[in-house]
Amino acid sequence: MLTFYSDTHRLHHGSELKDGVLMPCFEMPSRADTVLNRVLQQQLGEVLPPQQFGVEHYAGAHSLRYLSFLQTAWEEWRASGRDHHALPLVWPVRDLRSDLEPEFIDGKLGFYAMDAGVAITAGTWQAVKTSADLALSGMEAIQRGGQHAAFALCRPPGHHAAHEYMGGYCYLNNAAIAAQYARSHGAKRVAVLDVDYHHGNGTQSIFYQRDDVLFLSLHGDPKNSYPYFSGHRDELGAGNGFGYNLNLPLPHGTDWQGYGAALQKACQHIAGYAPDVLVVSLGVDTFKDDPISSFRLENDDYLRIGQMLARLGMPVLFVLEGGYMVDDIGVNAVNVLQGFEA
Ligand code: Q9C
Ligand code: ZN
Repeated sequence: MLTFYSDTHRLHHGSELKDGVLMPCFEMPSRADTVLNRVLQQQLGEVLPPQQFGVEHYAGAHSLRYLSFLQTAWEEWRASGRDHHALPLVWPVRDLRSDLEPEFIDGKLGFYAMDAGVAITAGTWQAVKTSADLALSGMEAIQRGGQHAAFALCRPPGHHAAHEYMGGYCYLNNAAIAAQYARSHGAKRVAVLDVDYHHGNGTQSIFYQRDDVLFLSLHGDPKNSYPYFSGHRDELGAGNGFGYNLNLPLPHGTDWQGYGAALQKACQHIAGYAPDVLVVSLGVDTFKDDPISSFRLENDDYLRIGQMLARLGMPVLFVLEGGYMVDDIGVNAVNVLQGFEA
């Protein structure tokens, strides 16, 4: 299987508030290094750099004003006299005005964010742009290069980012951008299966009203897991998209028994939809030792995930999302890919 990777991810490394204290983000550069090392060690296949895509390729998933905000946020923050990285800290909730974009950067940060887990640093735009280009390159290799599968080793991740906001370490929604690219280049139907521990609220939101992109997600129940405000079972899609969104929230402590059954259900649903291509938002924060999650999958369970996806018999683009037990994310992510290829 081809892997798409770039060192550019290193330009992005920020801090987050952990239990009220500013700490280095769990979403850190060593994550991608661990996964790349495992790809090389296991000889998964060639590792290729991304092609460069223009911002217009992100516009199927994001608004133009959000894309310009991301490109200029760091400069605006610097111009206002700060030099540590920027974090959003005020949000237009409920009856506050969300119809007017503020002019000052502190207001814009909150306007375009769902939480404070999205530091903006000097290299953030370059890193997030390259991450999206990796997903686009992977989809291009499948659609024009005739590859049966590809792995986009994305960092930062993307699935919490929606049409007009960032959140949960995510800025551009790499999986959604790749799914939209597939639709614009011949695919009639695309499915996105999100197996990250956290609900893929951004991807769900982007495709919620559409029947040409089916979204399915297995995740920690939002009653007690981030992102808390999205991912319930009754979110079924709207308008033309009604019936094309499937959430399978699972309780704390879910192990392979519960997880495998839910994945089986998702796979049946995907088979019924018969997409031309499947995008897998591959988070491995479902691991038993993940520091911010609470499922109990073991290393070998990731082989089983890959095997079940292979049985669908359709081309798959794997897009890396979360996974924070750095010592194990290489083994776990590559186990899915090797299970798929076995
Ligand atoms: N103690 C992804 O996996 N912080 N994002 C939760 C829980 C946000 C995770 C804190 C977690 C976002 C891509
Ligand atoms: Zn996650």
